[in-house]
Amino acid sequence: PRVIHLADYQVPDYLIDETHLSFDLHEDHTLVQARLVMRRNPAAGDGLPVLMLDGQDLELLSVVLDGKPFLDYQLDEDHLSLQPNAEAFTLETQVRIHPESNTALEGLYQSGSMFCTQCEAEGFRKITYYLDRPDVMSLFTTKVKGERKRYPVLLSNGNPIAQGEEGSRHWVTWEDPFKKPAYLFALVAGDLWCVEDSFTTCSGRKVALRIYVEPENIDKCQHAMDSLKKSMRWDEEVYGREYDLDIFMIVAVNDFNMGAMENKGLNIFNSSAVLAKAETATDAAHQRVEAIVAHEYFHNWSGNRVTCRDWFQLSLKEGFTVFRDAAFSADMNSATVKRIEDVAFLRTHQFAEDAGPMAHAVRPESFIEISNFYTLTVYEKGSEVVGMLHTLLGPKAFRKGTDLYFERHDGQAVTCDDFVKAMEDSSGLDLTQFKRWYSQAGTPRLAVTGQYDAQTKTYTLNFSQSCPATPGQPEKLPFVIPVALGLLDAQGQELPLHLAGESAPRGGHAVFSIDQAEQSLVFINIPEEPVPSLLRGFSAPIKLSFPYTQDQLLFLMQQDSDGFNRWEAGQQLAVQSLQTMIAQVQRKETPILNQRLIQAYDALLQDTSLDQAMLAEMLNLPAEAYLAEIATVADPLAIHAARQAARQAIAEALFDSLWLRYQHNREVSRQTPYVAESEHFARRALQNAALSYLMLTERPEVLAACLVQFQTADNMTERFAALAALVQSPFEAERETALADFAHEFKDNPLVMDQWFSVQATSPLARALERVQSLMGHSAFTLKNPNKVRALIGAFAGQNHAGFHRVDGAGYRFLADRVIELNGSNPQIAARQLTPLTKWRKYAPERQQQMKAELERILNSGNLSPDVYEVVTKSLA
Ligand code: B3K
Ligand code: ZN
Repeated sequence: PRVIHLADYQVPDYLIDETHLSFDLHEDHTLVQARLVMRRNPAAGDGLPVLMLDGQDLELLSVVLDGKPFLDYQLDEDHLSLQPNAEAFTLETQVRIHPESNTALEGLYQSGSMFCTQCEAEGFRKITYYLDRPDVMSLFTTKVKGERKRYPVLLSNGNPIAQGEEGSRHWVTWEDPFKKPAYLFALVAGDLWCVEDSFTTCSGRKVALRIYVEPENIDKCQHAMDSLKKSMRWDEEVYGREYDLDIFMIVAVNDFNMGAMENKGLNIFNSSAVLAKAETATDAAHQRVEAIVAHEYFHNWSGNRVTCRDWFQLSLKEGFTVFRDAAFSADMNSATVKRIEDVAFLRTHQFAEDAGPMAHAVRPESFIEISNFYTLTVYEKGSEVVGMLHTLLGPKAFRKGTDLYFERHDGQAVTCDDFVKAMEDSSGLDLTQFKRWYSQAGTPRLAVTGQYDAQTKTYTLNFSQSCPATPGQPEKLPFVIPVALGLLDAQGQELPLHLAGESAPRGGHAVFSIDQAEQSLVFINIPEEPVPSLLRGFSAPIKLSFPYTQDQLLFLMQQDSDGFNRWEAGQQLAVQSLQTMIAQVQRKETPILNQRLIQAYDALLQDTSLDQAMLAEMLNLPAEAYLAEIATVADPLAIHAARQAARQAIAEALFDSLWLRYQHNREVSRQTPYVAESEHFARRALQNAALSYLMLTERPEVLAACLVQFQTADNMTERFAALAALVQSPFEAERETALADFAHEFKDNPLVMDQWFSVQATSPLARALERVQSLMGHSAFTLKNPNKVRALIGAFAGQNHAGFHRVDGAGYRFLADRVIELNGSNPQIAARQLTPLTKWRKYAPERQQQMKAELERILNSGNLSPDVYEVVTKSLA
C-alpha cells in the first residue's frame, strides 16, 4: 500500500463545475451515469496533463467526451485516465456497481431494504469515476430512479426539482445549489416514513425538517427532532450561523460504520444516533442523540460551507465541530458534568492513542488509509486545541475569529493554518508557536512545584514541560500551554493573582500561557501559603503533576470554586489509593482502601446542596482503562481486583447514606414521568450509581429493590441500570431470568439488543469470553452489522479488561480471529476493532508476547485491506 504525504499536496489539475448524476437502482445492480462539466484548473499551471479520475470496483460501460463516444482511455485498479484536448470539456461515463453486495458500507450500499450512501472520506470513487478529493467542489444534480413500491422515497442533497413515473418505476431529481466536494454527496431510497416539523431561521425563512426512518421506528424520532431545532437556534445565537437550504433531512439506517454523516441537507445517521424514546433508550443514549444531531448539523458551516483542502486537515472541521457540539451540550445540560465526561474520555482513550504506535499529530503528516485517521486525536484532541484558542483569545475575540473565518472562506476548501490565521487576525495574537499543537504528536507533561516565601509574601509556581517521543518525532519543542488557575487561602477563598512586575492583580482566576521548557510565575502579596488550583476546567490536554498532599486534595475536593477541579482532586486521591491497592494485590496482600477517601465520599453524600449529576461523577472511581493508561506496566487483573475491592469497601462503609439516596431518588423517579432533561438525568444518574454500589453488598433488600426497579420502571435508564447491576452480581438465577426476560421483550428492537449484548460482554464475571462466543451464535447477532460488532466484540475487548486479558491469551486470539474475518467484509470496522491489541507495549512481557503473536498472525493471514495493514504494521514497528 502507498503512503500519502501532506508535503506532496498539489492543487487539482482539473476542476468540475457541474456534476449531473443519474442512478438506476435495481436489486442485482445499479447503473450510474455521470455528466461532468470540467475545465483545466487555472491555478495548476500550463498545458493539458492527463486527466486521472478516481474509481474503485466500478464496471465501466461507456465514456463520452464532448458528446462523442470515446475509447482512448486507460483503466487501472483505481483510475480512469484520458487525455483531454481542450481547456473545457464535458465527460460522460456510465458504470455498473453492486450495492447489494457492498459489505464494506462505503459508497452506495444496501442496509436492510433501503439504499444509502457513505462517501466520506473516499467512498464516492466507489460510485462513479470522479476527482474524489475535498478541494474539488462542484454543483450537483442527482436523478434517482427505482421501483415505486419498494422505494417510495427517493432522496438526495438539496431540493427536489422534478419527478416522474415510468411504469412501475419512478424517479426524482434533486438539485443542490451549493458547491460541494463529493464526500458530502448522499442518496437514499427506501420505504421510509418521516416525522416532519419546521424551523424559522433568524432571518425569517421557514425550513422544512424531516426525519426519515423505517416505519417501526416512527415513534422514536421526537427527541432527535427537538435536538435538531435546539441546535439550529443555538448556532444562530452563539455563532451567528443560519441554515441555508429549504429542507433539512435526517435518515436513520441500521448498518452504518460510524455515528452519522453530515451530507449537505441530507444527513445519514446510524439509527443508534437518532432513535430515542423513554422505553427503549437510556439517558446516555438520549444525550448521545442530542450531541450527534447537533454535531452533524453544525457541520453545515464548519465542514460544508467551509471544507477541508485535503484529508490531513480533517481536524479543521472535526476538532472545531466537536468543540461546537461540546459547548452546545454544556449549555443544554450540566456544563461541569459534560466537561468531566469529556476529559475522562480524552485522558483514558486519546492519551492512550498518543502514547501508542498509532500516535499522530492533530494534523497528521502521512497516512496509508485515511479511514484510520478519524481518531480521538483528530476529533477530541482537535477540539481541545480549538478550546485552547477560545481560552487564550477569550470568548469575544474567538467569536470575531470564527466570523472572520466563515466570511473569508465561505465556499472554499481550506487548511488548519487558515483557521488559525483568522484567529490571529481577530485577536492580534501571534499564534506561530501555538501551531505546534497541530504538528507535534504526544501528550505534553507539565510538572509544577510551588514555593511560598513568608518573608516576602510571594508564592512562586515553577513549571517544567516536556513531551515524550512519538513515532517519527523523537524531539519536541515547547508547546503554548494555557494554564487556568487560582490560589486558595485556608478558607478556600481565591487570592488576588498579582504577578510580580504587573501593576494590578488579574483577579482570583486567570489564564497564564506557559510556553517555555522551564518557566516560573511569581505572585506577590500572598499573605499565607496557598493551595494552588491548577489547570482549571482542564485548560490544556496535558498531564499535569503537582506534589499535593492528601490534605490538600481533600481540601480542593471540598473547597475549590472550580467544579471540574473538585472532581479532579477526588480523582487524584482515588488514583493514589487505587495504586496502593493494585500494589497490594500484586503482592498477594488484602487490598485496603484509604479511609480518608471513604470519609470524603461520605461528606459528599451528606451534602444535599451538591448537584446530583456531579455527585454521581465524584463517586465514580477512575475507570480500569484509565488506571491502565497511567500505569508504567499495566496489570489488568490486579487493576480490576483492586478497583472491585475499593468499590466493595465503599459500598459497605457508606451503605446507609447510599441506601437513603437511592430510595429517595427511586421514589421520585417512580412518581415522575420520564423527561429527557438535565435535572432528571442527574437524579437517575445518582440513583443508579448508588444502586450499582449497593448491589455489591449482596443484601436481600437491595436485590429486591433492584428487581422491582428492573421489572416495573417505565424507562430504559432505570431498567438497564438494574439489569447491569444484576448481570454483575453473583445472583445467578435472578441474573439469568432478567437477561432472558429482557431479550424476550426486546427481541425486535436491534438497538436495545445491542445493549443486551454489551452488558454481558462487559460483565467481569468468570467465563466472559465463553459467553461472548456463545452470544455470537444468537439469532440477533451478526458480524455484518457494525453496531453488533461494537456491542459484543468491541465492548468485550475494549471494556472488559479482566476478560480480554485473561492469562491464557484466549481473549487476544478471539479478537484476532474476528479481525481476520472482518478484514474481508468490512475493513474499516476490522481496523477499529484492532485497537486493544495495538496497546501491547503497555503490558508485562508475557502478555506482550501473546498480543504481538496475534498481531503477527493477522499480518500473515493474507490479503489484508490497507486499513488493517496500516494498523498492524505500525503496531508491530
Ligand atoms: N464526518 C463523519 C465521519 C466520516 C468517517 C468516514 N470514515 C462524521 C462526523 O464526524 O460528523
Ligand atoms: Zn464530524
